[in-house]
Amino acid sequence: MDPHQLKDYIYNFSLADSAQGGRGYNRVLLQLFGYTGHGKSSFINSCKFVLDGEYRTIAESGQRESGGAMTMVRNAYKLTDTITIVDNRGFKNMDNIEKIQINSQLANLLPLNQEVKWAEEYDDILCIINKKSDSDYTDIIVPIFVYSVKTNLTKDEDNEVREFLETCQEMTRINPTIVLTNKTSGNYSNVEERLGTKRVFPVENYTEDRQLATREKHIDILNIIKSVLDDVKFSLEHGSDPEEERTEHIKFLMGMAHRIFSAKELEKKEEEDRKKQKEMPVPNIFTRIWNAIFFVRK
Ligand SMILES: Nc1nc2c(ncn2[C@@H]2O[C@H](COP(=O)(O)OP(=O)(O)OP(=O)(O)O)[C@@H](O)[C@H]2O)c(=O)[nH]1
Ligand SMILES: [Mg+2]
Repeated sequence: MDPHQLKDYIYNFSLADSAQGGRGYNRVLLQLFGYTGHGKSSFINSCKFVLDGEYRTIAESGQRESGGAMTMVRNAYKLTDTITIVDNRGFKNMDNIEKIQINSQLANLLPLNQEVKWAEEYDDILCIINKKSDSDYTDIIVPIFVYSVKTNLTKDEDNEVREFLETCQEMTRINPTIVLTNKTSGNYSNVEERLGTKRVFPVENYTEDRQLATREKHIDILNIIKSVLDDVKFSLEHGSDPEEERTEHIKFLMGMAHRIFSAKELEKKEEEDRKKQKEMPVPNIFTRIWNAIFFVRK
């Protein structure tokens, strides 16, 4: 398809026209994930550009001076009447506590358009999972992982990403799409193998200082949106209804939180036992001799 046909396809996509009248879903929610600085916000600006015809920095992008994440508010941007794209808070350490909350964003349990603060305590995390937030569970969630070819992730980080992609698939029943940014600045021949997926789409984002529209960039970006819509269609033919999905998501996250905090508790207890053992007074030489004599006599 040429860019005009792709645009028409995207603008005309409607859930009501899909299998079973959309199964009760009202909106397609493209959820962007990835490490900080890999180009999530720039991808949103690029999508808006190719669809609206004008470049504007609507999702703040760049690097904070502190080196921290730029996007802290989980903002949602409307692409068409049916499709909304969400700029989730990016990964930093991918420790277990961060993982549960990233997955809570994925399940759409954290409210949209509000700052995302990572909670540390079990009770606070349970509160997030259980809270009847105002987030809409009639959204069909589509996971998109944004990954820059410029950054070399370590083997451990690659494994974290693989694990996250598996969770995405398990939770949403949609195979996550990998948007590979900065495609002209690095080698990406082994990404499919490293992340264990074939759904990889290399792009060059439009940015504040690279706004010159090219056919290739437009087609790359439009093709990603078309492809995820095809996934949505397929999922509607084979998936379950929104309420069932929401219950499953909550169950999944509760199980995950329970596993992580039980392991943490166990670790804490073992550490305390080790400390206690160290603090026990060492018997002096006379006590040791007396104990030895007593033992021989017995
Ligand atoms: N040349 C080029 N620059 C890019 C591309 N994608 C992102 N950038 C630049 O990379 C920097 C970080 O991009 P952002 O879009 O802010 O990254 P992010 O993933 O939203 O980061 P956080 O909000 O911190 O999680 C910005 O300076 C962008 O201009 C790309 O495909 N090509
Ligand atoms: Mg951002």
